Amino acid sequence: MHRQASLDWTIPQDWAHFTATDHRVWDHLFDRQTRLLPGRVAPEFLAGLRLLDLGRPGVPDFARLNDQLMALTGWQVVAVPGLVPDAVFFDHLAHRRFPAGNFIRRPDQLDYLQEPDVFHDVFGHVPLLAHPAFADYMQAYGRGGLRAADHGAIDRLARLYWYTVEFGLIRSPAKGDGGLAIYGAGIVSSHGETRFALDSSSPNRIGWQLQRVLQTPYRIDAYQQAYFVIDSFDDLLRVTLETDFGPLYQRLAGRADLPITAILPDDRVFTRGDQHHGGLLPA
Ligand code: HBI
Ligand code: FE
Repeated sequence: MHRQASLDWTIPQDWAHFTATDHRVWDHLFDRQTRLLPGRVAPEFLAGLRLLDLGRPGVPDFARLNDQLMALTGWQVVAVPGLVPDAVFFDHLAHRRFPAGNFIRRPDQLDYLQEPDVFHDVFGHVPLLAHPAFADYMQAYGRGGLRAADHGAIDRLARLYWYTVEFGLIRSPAKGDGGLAIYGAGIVSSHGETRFALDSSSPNRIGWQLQRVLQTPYRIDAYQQAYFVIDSFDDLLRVTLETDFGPLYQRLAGRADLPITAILPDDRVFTRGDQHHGGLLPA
């Protein structure tokens, strides 16, 4: 594969290179997730799917998708061969460009894949980029990443991305106090974790606090054992913009990480008690 096609690692999407099998894989994954998500995912995600017309069959054509996304929030999706270096990734986000892997998993890899493919990147990440507060949060993260590099704190900041953008939960007023919904792309694009994150009695679900999350490591090879719950996308954006990360990194530098499964005295713990969701609601 031609890896570094240009300095920013972008390559043409060349939509025509996707095969009939590729499009069938997209359609299969899309149908499976959109049947499962209503009642489980944040309503802003479903609104994004609709606003961006992602229900059309086949791998989305970025030229068309970008016209709509640009008009809504000024974001663009750019194609990359796979994982790109941290600094390149942050620079794209800081300029409101989301890098999406320009390939799709094989039919025998529907449930698990190590590198982010176009299904994870576009189905998982792009719908919320149509939401103004979340769109601004992603850009703020990119800018923060560029600054974190100067503090040697990329690994710490990456935990914020992991526990929000990839595996975040959000309070769901529609389901009453204590009701939760998923929004993280790693959950939303995974059939198994969509159920696990809300239904399993095994993981902790803890109220999101920025400093708490920066002290919590994560595993990339299993369903999460800790999820963090935001109140709203506005709240996530506000706290992130108001925080001066430099002093925070300095304060945390000498401290040991928390065990992933820790529950601290100050944690707000959400219990499974009053989760209601209608997984069979029509999309
Ligand atoms: N590259 N294509 C791609 N997608 C990612 O999600 C990604 C990446 N490079 C680095 C990265 N993520 C993360 O490790 C950063 O958040 C630190
Ligand atoms: Fe991702």
